[in-house]
Amino acid sequence: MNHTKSIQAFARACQLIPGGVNSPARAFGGVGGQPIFIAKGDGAHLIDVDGNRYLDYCGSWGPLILGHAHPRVVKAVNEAMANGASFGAPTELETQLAELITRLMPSIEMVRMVSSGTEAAMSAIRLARGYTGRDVIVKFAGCYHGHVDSLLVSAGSSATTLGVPTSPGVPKGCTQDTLVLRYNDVAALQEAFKGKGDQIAGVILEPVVGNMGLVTPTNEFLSELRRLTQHHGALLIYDEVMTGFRLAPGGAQQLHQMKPDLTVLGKIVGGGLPVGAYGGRADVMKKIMPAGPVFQAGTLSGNPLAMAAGLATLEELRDRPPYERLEKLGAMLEAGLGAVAKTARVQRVGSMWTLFFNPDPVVDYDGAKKSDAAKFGRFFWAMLERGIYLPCSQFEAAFLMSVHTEDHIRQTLAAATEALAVI
Ligand code: KE4
Repeated sequence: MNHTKSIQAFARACQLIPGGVNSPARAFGGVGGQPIFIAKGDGAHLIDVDGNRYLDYCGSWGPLILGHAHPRVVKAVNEAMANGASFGAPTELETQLAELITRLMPSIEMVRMVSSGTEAAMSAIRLARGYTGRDVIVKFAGCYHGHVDSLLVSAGSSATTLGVPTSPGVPKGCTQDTLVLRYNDVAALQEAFKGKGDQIAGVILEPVVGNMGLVTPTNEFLSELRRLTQHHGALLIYDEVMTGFRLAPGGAQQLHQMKPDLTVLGKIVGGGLPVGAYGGRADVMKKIMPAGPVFQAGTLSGNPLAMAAGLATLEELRDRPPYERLEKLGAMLEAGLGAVAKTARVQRVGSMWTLFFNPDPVVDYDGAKKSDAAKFGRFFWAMLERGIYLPCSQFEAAFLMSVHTEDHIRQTLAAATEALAVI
C-alpha cells in the first residue's frame, strides 16, 4: 500500500502539533511506524489521504456504532447547523437528549452534559467528593477515565500503550487521595473498605474494561463493589463512556442488572461529536451548580450540533436496535479468530473485542501487560496492509459497527489467517 501522502501529512503536522497528533492514542506508538491520515469515513470503511480503503474496527474509538456518516446523523447535524452552531443558552435539544438517556438508563434520574468523557469523569469525581464530604477515590489499575489529573495513575489506554500509566506533571497532591486497586480483586476491595471505608467518596470503574484490552469483571467483583459502596456510603460510579448504549440499550449496567449511583458517558452519546455526560441519583445530581454548590460549567456543554448528533444516534439505536446482529457478528469473528490464532486469544463482550497475544486469560492489568505487544504491532500492520484498520494498540478494544456484515467478517478472517502466518 502507498502511504506517501500520509507520510507527508505527518511530517507537516509534526511541525506544529506535539507528536503530529491531537491525541496520543492515534500516534501508532504501540505498533510502530507513522499514523495514517484519514480523508473520509464511509459506512464501515475509512479512506486515507492516499486513497487506500480500510474496513474499520476502530470506529473513532467507539462513538460510531452506526458507522461513518450515517444519513440520519448527517441530516440532523446539517439541520442543526443551519440554525446556528451555539448560543450559550439552553435549547430543547439538550432536554430531549436528557429524556432519552434517562429512559435508556433508569439509574440516571438526572444528567448534565459536558464535552468529553474526561470532563464527565472529572465532574463525577468532584460531585462524589462534594456529596459525601470525603476525599478518597478508588480506581482500578488499567482502567482509563480520561486525562483527569487525579485519575492519571496506572491509567490504561494510550497512557499504557506509550508506557506512561502515571503521568509526569500531576502533583502528589492530586493523587494522594486516589487509591488504586487490582481489577477483579475482591479481597483488596474488602481490605480497602475495612481500612478507609469512612473516607472513600467513590469508586470508579469501567464495568467492562476496554482500556487494557477487553477485560470482563467477575459477578462477585461487581456484587461486592455494590455491597461495599452501599454499606459505607460511598458512591459507585460506572464509567460507561465506552460501554454505554453499546453493550445493550442501557449499557453494561443493563447487561449486569446493576444500579450504580453515578454513570459517566461519552462517545456514542455524541454520535461522533464532542459530548460527555454524567448522571445518576437525583439527590446526588442536585448538588451540582446552580441547583447545588458543586461547581461545573462549560461554554459548549449541550452544544446544539453535538446534541443533534447524539439524539439521532440514540434514536436510530432505539428504532433499529443492532444488538442481536452485533452479537452474531461478534461471535462469528471470535470463533473464526479462535480457529486460526494459535498463540492469541479473543476476549469479547458483544461488539467490543480484543485479540490478546497472550496464552492466558487476561483478568487484570498485570495480566494484560504480559501480552506480546510487539507481536500485536506486527499483526496490526499485516492487517492494515490487507485493508483492515484495527485500534493501534494491544491495550485497546476493537469495535463492531451496525454497518458491518458477514462478508466483512469473512474478509477480516481471511486477512487474519494470512497475517498470523507471516508475523
Ligand atoms: P474522552 O475524554 O477521550 O472523550 O473520554 C475519556 C474516556 C473515559 N472513559 C473511558 C472508559 C474511555 O475509554 C475514554 C476514552 N477512550 C480512549 C480510547 N480507549 C479515547 C481515545 C483517545 O484518547 O484518543
